[in-house]
Amino acid sequence: MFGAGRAEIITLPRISDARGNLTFVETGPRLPFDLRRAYWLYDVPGGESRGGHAHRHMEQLLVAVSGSFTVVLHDGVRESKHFLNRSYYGLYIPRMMWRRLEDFSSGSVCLALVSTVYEEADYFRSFSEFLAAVQ
Ligand code: T46
Repeated sequence: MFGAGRAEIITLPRISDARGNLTFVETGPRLPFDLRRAYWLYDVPGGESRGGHAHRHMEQLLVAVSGSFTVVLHDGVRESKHFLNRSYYGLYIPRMMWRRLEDFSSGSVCLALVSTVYEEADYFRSFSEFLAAVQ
């Protein structure tokens, strides 16, 4: 059940015909928040990682619209790893979840669909502060 504080991979609609594939997402049963912002990560050099923080309020859906990468999540107790390599899979990340993105393949693009506008005050950029707040 979305919104219960769990991260999960969701399968998005895929409309295929002779011209190729189309995938979409809209707020509703498949996406439990109103979209306020989108950003994307690209041209990530080999061996680099992104993230290394958590959010007080922000929820998001990450999609590998090209290539692949791994998302490592920590909920304050357990770590989980999620490999994204299809543009019809989205990883839903609830609030209060530490994330690190790594192993970007060459040419990969990570699209993030987000519930809040950008606000630096929403970030935990220290893991120990995050752990203290999440427990
Ligand atoms: C997340 C992971 C997956 C903005 O000005 N507006 C924005 O919307 C964003 C996302 C960032 N910025 C600025 C803040 C920093 O000065 O861009 C710079 C780089 O941001 P950051 O170091 O936070 O980038 P990542 O890739 O480590 O993290 C981002 C998101 O910030 C974060 O929410 O979950 O991607």
